[in-house]
Amino acid sequence: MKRMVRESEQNRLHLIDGSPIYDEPLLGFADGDDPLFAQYKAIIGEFHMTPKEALTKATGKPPEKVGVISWILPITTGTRQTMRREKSIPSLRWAHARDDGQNFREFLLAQVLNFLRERGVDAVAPYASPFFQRLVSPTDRSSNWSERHIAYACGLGTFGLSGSLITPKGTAVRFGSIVANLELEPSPRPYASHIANCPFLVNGSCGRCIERCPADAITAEGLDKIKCSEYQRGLSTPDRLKEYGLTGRIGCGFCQSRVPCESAIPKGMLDRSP
Ligand code: B12
Ligand code: SF4
Ligand code: SF4
Repeated sequence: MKRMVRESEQNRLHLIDGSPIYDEPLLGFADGDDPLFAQYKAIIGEFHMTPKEALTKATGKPPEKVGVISWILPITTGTRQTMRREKSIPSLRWAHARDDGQNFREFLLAQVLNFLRERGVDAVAPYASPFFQRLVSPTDRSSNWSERHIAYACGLGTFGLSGSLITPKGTAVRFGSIVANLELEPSPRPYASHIANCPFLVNGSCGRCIERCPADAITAEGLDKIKCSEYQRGLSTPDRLKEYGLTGRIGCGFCQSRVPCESAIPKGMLDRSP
């Protein structure tokens, strides 16, 4: 995967300058039978699949072994720098990184799945499978395979006030995961709790994402998913899509930019100047 991210022509901002969309990925692993996955049914909802359920759905038979592979794709410094200068409308480069990034992530997933299947290993990417479901209600947004919770289980980070997962590469990252009929050595979870990397949730300091969000969707209580979702919907006007040369949607993500958790786990507060 590291080689593909480094060398693939698909990992490029095609309509900008051909530079990479993502930096080298960081990977984590978990035992699919880890009791945490069953606990997610209480934490997220009964609808959230365990890795074993996902692989069984995909193959039609219960697997002998279940391993989970989760990864983070960090957005490059060049793209993050352009976003830091913006206040309410994402930079052109950031918007393209989402669009091209989505295509590359699908390509990467397909390559890894092929690699495993060619070697006789049953594998599924639940997020890209026909049984993936988004759950949309008037007050909530969720899904039956939450990449952030999977990454948390694989030792890749903890939740922040903004709702983003704060990883060793920060929050300006995108996630992916695969469940396979493999016995994998689980990665350590180097944190005391599911909120350990966020200074606000630990001791009330920071809170930079509250100011940074142009939609006022983040408060001391956390993320208002509906406000966030509505703001994002408003970004993709036909005129802006035309101006940006995009056919997909423009994502937001100001809460992952110019904040102490942008590209690392915060050690202390960063410069607060505007
Ligand atoms: C639905 C969705 C949304 C919804 C809701 C987000 C949400 N917080 O759930 C909306 C539309 C608001 C949204 C917005 C965005 N999204 Co979005 N979205 C998703 C999607 C499709 C599903 C998320 C999901 O299933 N959530 C499940 C719920 C239950 O999670 P939750 O409410 O955060 O969970 C809380 C509790 O569980 C709690 N908790 C309580 N007790 C315990 C105990 C334990 C042990 C644990 C572990 C947790 C826990 O912790 C959490 C935080 O409070 C995922 C893709 C995927 N399949 O995962 C992308 C995803 C989460 N989005 C992503 C991104 C990038 C964005 C945006 C920047 C927009 C964009 N794409 O440009 C914004 C950022 C908003 C934000 N500040 O988080 C990334 C995450 C990046 C990151 N660093 O975290 C994902 C993973 C896509 C990807 N493949 O990379 N998104
Ligand atoms: S900006 Fe600060 S308060 Fe917000 S999620 Fe990041 S570390 Fe936590
Ligand atoms: S994605 Fe945008 S609207 Fe949503 S919480 Fe982050 S900054 Fe606010």
